[in-house]
Amino acid sequence: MVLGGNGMITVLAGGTGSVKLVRGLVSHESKINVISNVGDNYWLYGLYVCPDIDTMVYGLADLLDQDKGWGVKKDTFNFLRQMEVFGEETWFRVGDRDAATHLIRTNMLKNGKNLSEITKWMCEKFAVSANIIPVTDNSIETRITTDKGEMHLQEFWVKHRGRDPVEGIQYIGADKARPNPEAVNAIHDADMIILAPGNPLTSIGPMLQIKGIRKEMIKLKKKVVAVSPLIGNDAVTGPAAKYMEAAGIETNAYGLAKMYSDVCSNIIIDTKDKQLVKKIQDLDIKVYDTKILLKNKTAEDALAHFIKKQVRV
Ligand code: FO1
Repeated sequence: MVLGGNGMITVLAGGTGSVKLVRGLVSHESKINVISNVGDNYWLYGLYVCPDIDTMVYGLADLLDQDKGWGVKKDTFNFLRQMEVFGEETWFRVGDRDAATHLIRTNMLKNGKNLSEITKWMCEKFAVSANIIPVTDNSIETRITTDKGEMHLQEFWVKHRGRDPVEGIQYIGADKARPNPEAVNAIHDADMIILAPGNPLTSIGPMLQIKGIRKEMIKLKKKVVAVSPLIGNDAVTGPAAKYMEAAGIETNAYGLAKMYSDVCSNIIIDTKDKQLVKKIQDLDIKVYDTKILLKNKTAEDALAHFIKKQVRV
């Protein structure tokens, strides 16, 4: 990874792909900081839901529903069924155990704790060894504009099943958000900073819109390694390609590299995308290729091993 460093890795993360990468890394490396996106956070029935934080916590605690890529495995849905009886909308499928997470988080917020403190407490409760740090304690809301109007990301993706053409993406509050000082330190002190294979526009993008985070990343770009969430022209999971297209970004590893080129000097792409190497190198970005499809624990471990042994920053 780095010669003479202390082996500290900091990952900017959001979504299922990020969890898979971090799961591999924690089994190889003791000091992992995970800076989490908060742009997907959503108020539901007065409860504060933080999908990217929770997916990471559940993933590392071996509680994640692997088939869905979110929520608690084998969860029940009695709470949601009752909300339906009360006439509430139930398109956002919060399970019973998951609801307890949102309920306790909301209560702690009401009692004056901030999201960072609550997340730390949760990591302890779920015995998660990685240090999960919300990128900010302020509110950022990722909103999607379609021909049906402008809406929260969860409404676009879950309620409307992501089917409408995307016209624009906004990160409400990102310009005023104060970066979490612990996140800035975790970037500053890391031997390697990884942009996880999350959605570049809705998982990683909101974090890079925070001035203090972006500034630190630009300063340390030689240590920054992006892991592509795309193979060919498609995202491994989720709507990344759709958002990239809407933003006028080429939907492949080259488009991703170009988008990240001011904050990142290294990229890991899939071996199937080898033909893009030269084009990406012309952006002054070092390219590594390996298998990035993280379909099981063996693949997760292999990527983590590759990062530790092959990537030099
Ligand atoms: N994704 C869905 O596609 N449908 C759901 O009903 C849903 C519920 C849900 C509840 C809690 C949670 O933490 C995540 C949830 N997700 C659901 C995932 C979420 O919408 C997104 O995939 C993430 O925000 C993207 O990172």
